[in-house]
Amino acid sequence: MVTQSEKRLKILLISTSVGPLGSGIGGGVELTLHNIAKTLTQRNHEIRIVAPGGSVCGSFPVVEISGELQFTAQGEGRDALIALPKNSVLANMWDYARQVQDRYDVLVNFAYDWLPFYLTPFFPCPIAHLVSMGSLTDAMDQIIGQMAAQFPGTIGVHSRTQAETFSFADHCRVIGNGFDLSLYQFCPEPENVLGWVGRIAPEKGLEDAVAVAQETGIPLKIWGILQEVAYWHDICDQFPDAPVSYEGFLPTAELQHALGKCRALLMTPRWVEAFGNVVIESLACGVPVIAYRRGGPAEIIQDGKTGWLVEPDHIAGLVTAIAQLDQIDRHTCRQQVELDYSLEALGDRLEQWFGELLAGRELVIGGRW
Ligand code: HBI
Repeated sequence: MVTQSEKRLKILLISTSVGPLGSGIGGGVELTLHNIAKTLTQRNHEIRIVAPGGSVCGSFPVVEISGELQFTAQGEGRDALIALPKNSVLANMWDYARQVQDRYDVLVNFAYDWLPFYLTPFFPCPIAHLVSMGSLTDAMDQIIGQMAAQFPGTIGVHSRTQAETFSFADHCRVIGNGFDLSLYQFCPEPENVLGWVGRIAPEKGLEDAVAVAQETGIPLKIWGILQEVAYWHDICDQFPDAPVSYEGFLPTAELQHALGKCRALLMTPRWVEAFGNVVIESLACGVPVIAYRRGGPAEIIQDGKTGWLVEPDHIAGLVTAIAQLDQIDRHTCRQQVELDYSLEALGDRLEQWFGELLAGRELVIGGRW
């Protein structure tokens, strides 16, 4: 008998709605979606990707949907209303999913938006939601919580800390993440430079990393999409003499080559990072991570072994941790990600998730929810 997890599944991956895949606007979700497509394909499942027009996802074909992009959900405040532009690409992507759903065993939602959650009961095909951020607004908390209760086992998150930002943490399934580690070269000997990677936006706390560069005199290289230009200019005005350079938004191959030369990656989030893909990418290159003890990175970094966890928003703590970097063995950083965050590890967790989700569904009379 073929068990559920060994069955070849037909899976539709429905992208985030804030930007085309490959633009960097979708942040970590772009890399996550690509890695999920890779690991599921390696396991012989049949994958299709639906995403906004202009999307590129490695060598995977993408069903490109036209329409106006969604506004980014963070920074809107707890009482933010649910909003959709006219000719919403999100609505158009889900109308496409509605039309083709009978070809698939499961749909996977990557959008942190109200509509896909609301639509769940109207879809005969099971929907697995991979929630990419912690709690941001009351309206989103409510709709995700409603689906978590109505469709147990369908809400996936990246970390326990992220789950705990929601009142329904116990109904969330922690999936972690996984990366194609063959793309990341281990670098044993760093240069005297620190790294910072992320969307340049207030919730990422870049100013603290720049303050560290100013205080220590160690050059800081910054990679990522320049999302909030005014925010970047404020930092430059505040620290005119800090030894920092903005290195642009690089594709993985170039980023890992440059990041690997760093003595450490600084992670200075102001918010609860759901996971922290850049932490894994850094460790995969042998680069220790110094991070605020906040969110997903605090679950990944092994304090004193693969990096240092610092009291949130304490710049002095970051400086102290830098002075202790020689206690970290860069080989240990690479070994940890090979153990817990490879594509294979992610693929195992996804097959278990989908297997249980579909098995649970078959237990319901008539195969419907
Ligand atoms: N905002 N409305 C909305 N929808 C998303 O899917 C979304 C977002 N903001 C950020 C985001 N996704 C991704 O950058 C996550 O990786 C954080």
